[in-house]
Amino acid sequence: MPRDWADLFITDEPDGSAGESQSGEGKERRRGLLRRLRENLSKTRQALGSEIQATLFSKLDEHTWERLEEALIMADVGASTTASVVEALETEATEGGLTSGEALSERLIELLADTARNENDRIDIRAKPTVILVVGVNGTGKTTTIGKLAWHLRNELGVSVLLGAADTFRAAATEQLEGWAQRAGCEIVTGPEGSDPGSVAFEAVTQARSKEIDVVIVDTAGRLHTQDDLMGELAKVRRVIARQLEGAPHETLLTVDATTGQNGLRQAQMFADSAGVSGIVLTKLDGTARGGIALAIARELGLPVKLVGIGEQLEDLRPFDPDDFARALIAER
Ligand SMILES: Nc1nc2c(ncn2[C@@H]2O[C@H](COP(=O)(O)OP(=O)(O)O)[C@@H](O)[C@H]2O)c(=O)[nH]1
Ligand SMILES: [Mg+2]
Repeated sequence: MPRDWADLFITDEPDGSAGESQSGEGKERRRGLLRRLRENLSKTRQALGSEIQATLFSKLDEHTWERLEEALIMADVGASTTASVVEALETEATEGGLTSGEALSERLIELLADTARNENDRIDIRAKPTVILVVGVNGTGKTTTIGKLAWHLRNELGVSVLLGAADTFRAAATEQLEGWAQRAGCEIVTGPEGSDPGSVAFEAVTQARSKEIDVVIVDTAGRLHTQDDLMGELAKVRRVIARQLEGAPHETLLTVDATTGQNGLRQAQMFADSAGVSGIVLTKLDGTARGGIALAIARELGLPVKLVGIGEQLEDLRPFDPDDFARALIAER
């Protein structure tokens, strides 16, 4: 299924996305989006693509599989994912099913996409309001992601959005979110610097309920005096939200900076273990030659990647589709 904004979100609306993607306009739009994805992933494409060409499209011998493994590990696909994918490809090639470079490369795309698949990869926004909490280490892209997400919810789905500026640690964080609220054309609830993040979150959910707003997105701090303080604060924000609205937060997104590689993965593990994370947003994939991490992270963290950040523009946040992504990294065309 083509992965567009309408596919990412579960809504009350009848599912019209399949029809749209088959129309001429839908197809053209989808081609444009794929082109942009490929362009913004060019750093990884260049590094990985030339190695794929040099291995799969020339004579297959014992070095082929080693070189392919090295290339995938360099692109941060991860040692265990790489080993299982290359072994499967080698077996199929040796058994004679795959002969051309084209067929091998197509199969590699499929195998890589398979490792990144997760059935819980959608965001349910049927609850009124739906509360989305965004957590992650300072600088990983929480606030930017929230701005882009709010913009897409409004413009692609016509959903009303309210932002909660619960990163009260620095005044600049609130100002930054106010800028995004303006760009996205949505409301925002703020509190003074140093105020209780829980009360900002509470107020945001309260206002959303009384104004019948569809989606509340709550920004949080990524740095406090100690890690325990941070985790304690996030737990408190969750409790306060749950007290105001049963079942909330409905979604907790964790931002992970792709340029920090395996280190980012370790940070993510800490949040995943203690902050009730239900999905990953992998950011800054445009800034790294190691974009293969998007394919391994789902497997390593046991959590679905739901969104990817591929640049600083509003439209540079995309629902994550393993097939499109693997193809954008590897395929010639
Ligand atoms: N190139 C690029 N930069 C990004 C992306 N997402 C966020 N950034 C930048 O990363 C920096 C930190 O982002 P911010 O949202 O403030 O992170 P926060 O501290 O987690 O809220 C900002 O300069 C953003 O413009 C992305 O997908 N690509
Ligand atoms: Mg921020």
